[in-house]
Amino acid sequence: MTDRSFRFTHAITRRPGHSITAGLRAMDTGSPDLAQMLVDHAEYVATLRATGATVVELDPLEAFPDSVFVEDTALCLPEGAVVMRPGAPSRLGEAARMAPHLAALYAEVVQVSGPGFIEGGDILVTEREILVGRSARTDADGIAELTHLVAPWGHKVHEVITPPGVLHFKTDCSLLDAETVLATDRLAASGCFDGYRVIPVATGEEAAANTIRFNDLVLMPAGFPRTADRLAAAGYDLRQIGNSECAKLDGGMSCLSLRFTPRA
Ligand code: CIR
Repeated sequence: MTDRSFRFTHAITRRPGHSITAGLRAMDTGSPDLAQMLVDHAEYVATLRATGATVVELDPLEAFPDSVFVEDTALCLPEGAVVMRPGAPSRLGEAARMAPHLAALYAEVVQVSGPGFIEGGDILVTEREILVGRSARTDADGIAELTHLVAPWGHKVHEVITPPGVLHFKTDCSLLDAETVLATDRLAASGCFDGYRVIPVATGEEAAANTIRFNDLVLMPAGFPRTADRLAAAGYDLRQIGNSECAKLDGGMSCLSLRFTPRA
């Protein structure tokens, strides 16, 4: 067993722009404050960099209000990158805007061309498999095309279900190490993590499930003390990052970056 699912040399992020106020949301809990989001975003990028990784920070794309959530535009594997086909119509064009940045770092970049849809937020890469949750944004055709694209690289895709009413599969879970995931009870109850060690998020702190393991650190949203205690007790080196503004748009730690180690 290796640790390529959480050790990375690179990340790509994109700063939010003024159009962030028009970002998609399941429920309106108020307009995101750009100034606060920029402060939190800068801390997020600095934390990734503190692990020694190279972080490519892209400029805002005002035509795409949700483009700060770069994770949904691509799946980055060691062998190559797969450009996604987002199921949200307002986000479809974001993927093509990411492709050249991936081509600058990867020898091989392939593309989900449709008719299906798939977003990176529904994809959890572990050491042994790629779990993809079917959701309102990711359909069976999109998963089938991804399966076909990554097979030559030796990756197996396992289709699972994103709980109803939950935006993405990874809204409710994160990889912590080669054997361990952090997950909500509602997602773990579906049996999709059989064979993994599951650390449950504390009841009432479901929004803490979207963290990232990035090299030696676990980045988690601030404000979830009982889940933070569980992770610290399990030995993880935590960094708590403000997420109040992204949360208004159903976004979290994983959404804000693409994380990868391109094969030379
Ligand atoms: C959206 O609805 O697409 C954005 N407002 C949030 C995307 C969050 N992305 C992610 O979980 N990977």
